[in-house]
Amino acid sequence: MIYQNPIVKGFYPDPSVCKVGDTFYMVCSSMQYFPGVPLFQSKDLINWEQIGHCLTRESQIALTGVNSSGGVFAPTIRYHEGRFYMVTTNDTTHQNFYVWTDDIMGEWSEPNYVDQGGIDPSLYFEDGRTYFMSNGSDEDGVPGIVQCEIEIETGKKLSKSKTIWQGSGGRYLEGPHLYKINGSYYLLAAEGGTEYGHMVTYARGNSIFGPFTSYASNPVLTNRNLGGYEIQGIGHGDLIEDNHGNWWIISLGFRQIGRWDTFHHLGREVFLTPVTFQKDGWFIAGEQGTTQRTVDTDRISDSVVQKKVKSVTFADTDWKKDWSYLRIPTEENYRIQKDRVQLHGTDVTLDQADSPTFLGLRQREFCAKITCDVQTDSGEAGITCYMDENHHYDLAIREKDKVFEIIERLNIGNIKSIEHIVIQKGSKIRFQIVAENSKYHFYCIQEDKESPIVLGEGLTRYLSSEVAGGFTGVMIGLYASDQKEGSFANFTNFTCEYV
Ligand code: 6LW
Repeated sequence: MIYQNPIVKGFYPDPSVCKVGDTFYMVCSSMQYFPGVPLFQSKDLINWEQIGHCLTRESQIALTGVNSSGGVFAPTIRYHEGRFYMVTTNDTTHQNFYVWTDDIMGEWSEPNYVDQGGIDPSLYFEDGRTYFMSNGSDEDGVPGIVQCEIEIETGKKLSKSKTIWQGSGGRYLEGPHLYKINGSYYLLAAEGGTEYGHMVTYARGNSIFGPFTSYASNPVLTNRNLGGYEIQGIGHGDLIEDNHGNWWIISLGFRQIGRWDTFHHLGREVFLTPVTFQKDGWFIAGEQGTTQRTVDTDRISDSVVQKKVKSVTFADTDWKKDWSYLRIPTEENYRIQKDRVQLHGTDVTLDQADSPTFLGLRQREFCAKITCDVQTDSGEAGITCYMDENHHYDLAIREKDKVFEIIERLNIGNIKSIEHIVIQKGSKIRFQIVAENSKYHFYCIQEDKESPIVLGEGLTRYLSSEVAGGFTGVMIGLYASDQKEGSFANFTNFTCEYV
């Protein structure tokens, strides 16, 4: 079959994958968004269906007060003796922890914390023992991939933390995963930083504890030399064997806009690259060590059809899977019904690294048409293209001193531009965003009026990781702020269509 990368589009970074029976399971990082760690399943490695999140309770993840792009960093998912484990870092509190479940469709446990520093933890099980790896420095101050044995029931350390590999020389050695394949131990890692220099590297050894010998042709996978190619930032991967004995790397990467002066605003996404073991036991990946957009492979049956990203409407959405809050929400400010959302806005605004009343959906394709009817009798309510508290484009109804107006507000760092149109109190306004590669076009239609009003446009570049920084991607958010007590804004007829 021929498949297209990315296999999962939109802000779903740092993928990790495991297989149980004939089903693959995948988790991604989620930073300041709640619920944390989206969880997917797939039968064919190409089509992934989100089945939930691992961190659904505040007791599992402290997100209050975390900075944007703080919070939940790269997770690892593993399955051992009937139980799934998901291990990750809260980068803001500097805690590594794992949760577990015996029912992948159900809730996950309370966290067990592991007293080893660094980020990107991973687990490896063998002979009744559990090994915990992260990047950082060991107890002797040696930097690299650090390993200790833990008691899996509690997370308690059973051995000293010791550095087992220092990478191939690239900066930001992270994302370690250990595997035993055909009698050898393989240690996979990311280097180069999660930007244009990102890469997957590995080493091999005869023992869990090393020594590990670096693959002579590291990096085994990177797009860092493919200048101008749409797919960049390939790195931070996990190895997986399919049902037919073929190996793959599932990694993150991003789709850049432009050829020279490039940027990306949809965040880091999930890519699939074939891996081939050679006779000498070392493996190679992709097309000459690169991940291609289009992959023609006979490893996956022609009967597998890659599905397009689904459009979302209020009538056809799963509120618990498709939508996210910023940090821990105050639940009574959200009334989610079948065909509408009602939001009560507090004095926390989108400009604060806090928890404004906000419900967001990942923008998953460059080209999209987003429409929503909004009505409010106080304060501000609208829709936003949101990268972080300093970079977002808002379309809203705003009431100030009993004057109601439609606003288009562009927030780029500390530069703000606002357009206003005065309207009748209580009017229902249809907002529309037409997203293209490099621009968002903003429109509104007033109730009882036919023709749309052009509100303006915003460049996607200014919401990109290159401008805003950080590790997230653009979300399409519904929000409210500054409302009178007891007042709720109405959001109806929402559609996010990918065209
Ligand atoms: C993650 C690190 C990385 O923990 O980005 O791409 C960090 N690599 O491994 C944040 O997602």
